[in-house]
Amino acid sequence: MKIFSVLFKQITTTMEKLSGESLVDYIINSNKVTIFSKTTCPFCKQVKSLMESLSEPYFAFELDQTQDGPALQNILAEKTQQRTVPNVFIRGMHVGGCSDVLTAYRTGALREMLDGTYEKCEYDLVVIGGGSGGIAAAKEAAALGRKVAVCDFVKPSPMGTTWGLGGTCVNVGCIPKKLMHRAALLGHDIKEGPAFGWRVSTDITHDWGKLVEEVQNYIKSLNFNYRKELRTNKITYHNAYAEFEDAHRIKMRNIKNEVSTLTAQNFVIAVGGRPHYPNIPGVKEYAITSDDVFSLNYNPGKTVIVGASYIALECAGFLAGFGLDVTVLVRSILLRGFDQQMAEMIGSHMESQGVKFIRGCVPTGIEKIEDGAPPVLKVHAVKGEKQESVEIVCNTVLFATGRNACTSNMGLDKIGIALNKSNGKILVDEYERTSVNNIFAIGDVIDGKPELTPVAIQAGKLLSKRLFSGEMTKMDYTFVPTTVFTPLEYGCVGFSEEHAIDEYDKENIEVYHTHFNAVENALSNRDEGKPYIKIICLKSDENRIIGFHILGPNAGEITQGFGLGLKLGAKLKDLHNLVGIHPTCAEVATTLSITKSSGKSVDKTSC
Ligand code: FAD
Ligand code: NA7
Repeated sequence: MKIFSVLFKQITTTMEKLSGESLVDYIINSNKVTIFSKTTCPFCKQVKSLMESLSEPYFAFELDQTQDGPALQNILAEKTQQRTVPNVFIRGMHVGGCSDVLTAYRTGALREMLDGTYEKCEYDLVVIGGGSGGIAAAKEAAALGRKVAVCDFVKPSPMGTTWGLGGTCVNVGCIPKKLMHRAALLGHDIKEGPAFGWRVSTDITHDWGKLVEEVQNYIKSLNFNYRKELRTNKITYHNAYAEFEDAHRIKMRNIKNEVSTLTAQNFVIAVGGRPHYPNIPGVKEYAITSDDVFSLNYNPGKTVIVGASYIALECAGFLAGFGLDVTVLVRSILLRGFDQQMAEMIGSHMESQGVKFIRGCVPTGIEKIEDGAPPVLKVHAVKGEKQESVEIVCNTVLFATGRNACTSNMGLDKIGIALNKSNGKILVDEYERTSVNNIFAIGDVIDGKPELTPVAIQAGKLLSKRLFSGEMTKMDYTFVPTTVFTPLEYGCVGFSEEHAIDEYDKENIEVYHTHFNAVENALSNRDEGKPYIKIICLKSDENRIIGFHILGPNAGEITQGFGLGLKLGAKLKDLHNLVGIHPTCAEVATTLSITKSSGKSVDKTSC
């Protein structure tokens, strides 16, 4: 105890001359173990007890015993991204809070830190997952001068499909999906050529093989560009599967089963998700998912799609657009989570385009009737309350029954990363920090946030900025615009009508709406469905717009701009003050005057 008090005296004498960041740095660097603490904090006591049980002297700086405490706590928050106490440093290295210290103790890393044998981390940041979010985080960190590595590995789908760097969006998501959507729309447009004076052969056919070849070539060019970008930014790339050994070390296994390790001060987990396969006979043997469809080396032929969310409906839309016979098995509702009036309008339009929907229907098994490319399959299903038996003979069964976060088999339990037990997603705080202090998570793998590429990218960029530049902007997950690329596109931002009523009560909501005509379809006989727009306003806040929904051509392009309006708190009067662009579909938003509650007709017969 005598030694401690001499030490303490020396430190406090110097400390008196220092303040702010230099004081914090001095404390951290002049003690083997520093605990920034508060005398009343039970977690601080736990860490102190652990150090005492290990006979390790420590220096506890009690932030609630000095008037500079709050200011020092702010400095610590900026330095470590951690505001809470205890905030523990060993040999100048930030360890984290109580749970981090306990995890390090459990894995043996704490002993190595105390003994000085803990190897200095090779990287400032290692990103696990080279998809939308991971690559964005890595590039931002590298641009801020940090030493960064990315580790990405694609496990083959049960059908054996695999792909290159760039993650879901580039390889088996947004990009091939949008190209196939475009291909389907183009087919419709070509057929409309004669109405616009084009002499077009009446014998128009679609070549699936050619489309897949072109789409895959484009994807390969994107894979190549990603690799090049990592190289240019001096980011080390490992094509290997990562698993945590401890909070600062991962084990990587490559395709040849070779194992190596990496250490990092910080990790970002951006491993995304993969399609969910219900546990029914024949699914993994005979069915495909969105992981396979964009590279399928034969025309899928007559297709049954299981699931009714956006991936299911988008795939149904483009396959039907190529002239294929498509049936969707809908367990309950269309587009769960989206506005249900809009969802039903999409369903009706797709039905008018030839897509069949079987409602209240779930598959019970798949069997193969005949080999081939495509094969002949039989789907067994049950329908309705009476569980009526349904059998469909088809060539392809595509499951779009949700996606599972890739959180198993990567050592997360070993290092104590907390998951939502019901869906396996990672729990993070408002700074995307997991329950382990130096480990962050972004993108599809985190719990309760929109699963969209721009969300993952934005979160990744902001996270690296917070970690390495001192800029503290947090990711704002509100009013995220999105679009469902069904044959008639559906763009939305903000609340659905049901959700708005739940949140604010029916009396407080006013819905303005109308059908409209797209002038580009005026000369053709094509049944364009009924483009429709509605905005949801909050009466108690001067009709602030809290929901924007549009079903029509190019809905994605339209919704992006209106998303900014909602984010900035636009009100109905602002829309009315906005001058439209004529002749467009978007201009209809500036003239909305009919409320749903009035019950007036919103059918339009001319522009
Ligand atoms: P991902 O892009 O999934 O990347 C994760 C990467 O980590 C993958 O390469 C994975 O193989 C790898 N990985 C996993 N585990 C490990 C491990 N242990 N070690 C190393 N690597 C690992 N979003 C939109 O915004 N617009 C759209 O139009 C759209 N359409 C979509 C269509 C489909 C069919 C699908 C499936 C998704 C679509 N999305 C769309 C969603 C979008 O693709 C995702 O939100 C986005 O890709 C998520 O990015 P991420 O960085 O979280 O993960
Ligand atoms: P979602 O949005 O999770 O939807 C899954 C759909 O599949 C939904 O319609 C479900 O019906 C249906 N489903 C789920 N399990 C079954 C079984 N066993 N049988 C029949 N139907 C089933 O999944 P997506 O694949 O479209 O997209 C996943 C995410 O990836 C999405 O959030 C995107 O942002 C990215 P339900 O409505 O539950 O009755």
